[in-house]
Amino acid sequence: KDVAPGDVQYHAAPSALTGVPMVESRNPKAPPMTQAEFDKARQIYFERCAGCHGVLRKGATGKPLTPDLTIGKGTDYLKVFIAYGSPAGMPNWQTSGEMTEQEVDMMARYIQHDAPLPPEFGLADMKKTWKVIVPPEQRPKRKMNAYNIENIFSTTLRDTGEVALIDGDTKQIINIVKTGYAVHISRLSASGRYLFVIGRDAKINMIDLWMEKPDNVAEIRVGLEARSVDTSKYKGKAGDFTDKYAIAGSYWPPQYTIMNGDTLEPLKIVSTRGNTVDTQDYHPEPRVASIVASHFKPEFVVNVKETGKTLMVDYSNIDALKVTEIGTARFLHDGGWDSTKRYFMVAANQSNKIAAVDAKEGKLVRLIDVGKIPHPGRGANFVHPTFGPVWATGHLGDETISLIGTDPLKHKQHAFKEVAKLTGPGGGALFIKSHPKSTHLYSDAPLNPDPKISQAVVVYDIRNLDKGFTVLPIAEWAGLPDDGGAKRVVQPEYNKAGDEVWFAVWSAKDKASALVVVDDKTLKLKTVIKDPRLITPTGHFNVYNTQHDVY
Ligand code: DHE
Repeated sequence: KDVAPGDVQYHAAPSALTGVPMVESRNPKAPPMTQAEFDKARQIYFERCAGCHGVLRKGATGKPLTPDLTIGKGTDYLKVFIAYGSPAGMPNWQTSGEMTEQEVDMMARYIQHDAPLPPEFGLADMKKTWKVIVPPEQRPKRKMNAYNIENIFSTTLRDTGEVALIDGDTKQIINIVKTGYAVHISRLSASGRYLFVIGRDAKINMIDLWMEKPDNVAEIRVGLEARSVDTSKYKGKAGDFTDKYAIAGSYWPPQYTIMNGDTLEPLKIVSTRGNTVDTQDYHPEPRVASIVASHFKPEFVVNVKETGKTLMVDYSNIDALKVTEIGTARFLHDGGWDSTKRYFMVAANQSNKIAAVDAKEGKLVRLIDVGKIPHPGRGANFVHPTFGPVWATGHLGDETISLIGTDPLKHKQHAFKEVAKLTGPGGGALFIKSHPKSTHLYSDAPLNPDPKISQAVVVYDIRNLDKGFTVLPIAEWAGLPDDGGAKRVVQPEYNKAGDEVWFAVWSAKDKASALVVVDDKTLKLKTVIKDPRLITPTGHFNVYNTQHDVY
């Protein structure tokens, strides 16, 4: 199956497991390697290959690379693959200049040995990393600052291991908060008071927005590599669980952890190892991808990538945890709620499908075929003039935007079907966004190989989608020096009022980056936020919109 170049780039980020000590064993049938070669090859594997082929090399986006398969192929055959790549998406590591001939030879021998095994990470390990910096009783009893908290933005500063808290009204930086390595996402507690941030190294930081200067009040590591965090949101007949629990999913070990929502004390760890949805083979490494909190029930929606299962984790009694396992499709990644927050729309990205899960009934509604490698972020909801309420996703692997009907009551014939495809500027799209108060739909394409496309965004008028898109040259508007930085424009995010949209202009660590704010009515530049501390900004999360799942 073809894989887009943007997808390879997307998955080839260094794993947080790169420097972690592992249990090693040599396969006697594999060609010999010195310890120095093995160490170097292991490092390269975790920097370049683990994202697609998995920690245990059981395969995900990339093919399985276990000795039972690789030894039979032999070093010479494997070298050709690594050096020249394949049309199925394997990068050409040698001809692109990223690996030397010696390194390719070393990697070809390395993958014939058994995969080194990283350690597990249980309660005792977590507790060793757990710090309550400000205990709940010493925290403010009321908001101690004058910020309009609901319009604060938490911006990931990827390569410095920080988030910038930015006042959405004044555009001033409130604080730069130290977090884990390469923060992935920020989420809010149900009350909107606490901000939770997770790094790729599975470190969670809990920030109290009521403090005079919002800062960390607790932290913990829940594993060695992770991407998702959320908090309990349910309040109703079954109890009030607002701000009670936090949950984080990890890639390694493959598990999720439920924590106390006040202190991050780890309470319950559940492994996701198990059988795949289709062939029902055992998979030792099913990574936890997106997690959201249900508004209908005291449940977390936990999406497990390699087994293709959506778990509805009922947290009403965590000592007698009830998990409804919904089979969806393999390689679940990111997703978001429809506008009623009843249906969770999650991308099974390498299956080119969106799974619509009914959080009220606890079942799969439908698997919907869309374009190549859907990548919605949390997606975008708006009311289509013909099809009624729709949820939209862009794609990493093609230039289309798929619109899926989400209203089974008044627009039954369109519900949970791909009702239209918009044409975007090119592949490599990561995030799409709209807002209930806006008439616009924005899409980025930061992984498109053409800088003209990766440095701009497109915007559609949702009242007149046939008109096509308007291009906004966001990176150009940032007015950054011509320092050779990639200036990829990534992730549209609205302010609370829904009348302005923020974008990150993302360059390398040693190059200038910025945030660009656009007036949503006029589509004109409103402000550029520049500051030497804004290093490698990627995602940004508005407090109100994230708290209430507005997108
Ligand atoms: Fe992400 C969301 C995983 C690369 C920026 N990313 C997610 C989610 C997952 C995920 C599972 C959903 C979390 C949730 O909703 O609970 N991302 C991964 C990867 O495995 C991957 C491919 C490779 C990697 O090694 O991390 C990857 N992601 C990236 C990037 O390269 C991005 C662009 C920059 C970065 O910071 O690393 C990136 N991912 C984001 C952002 C979100 C995200 C901004 C949140 C989107 C949202 O609107 O909710």
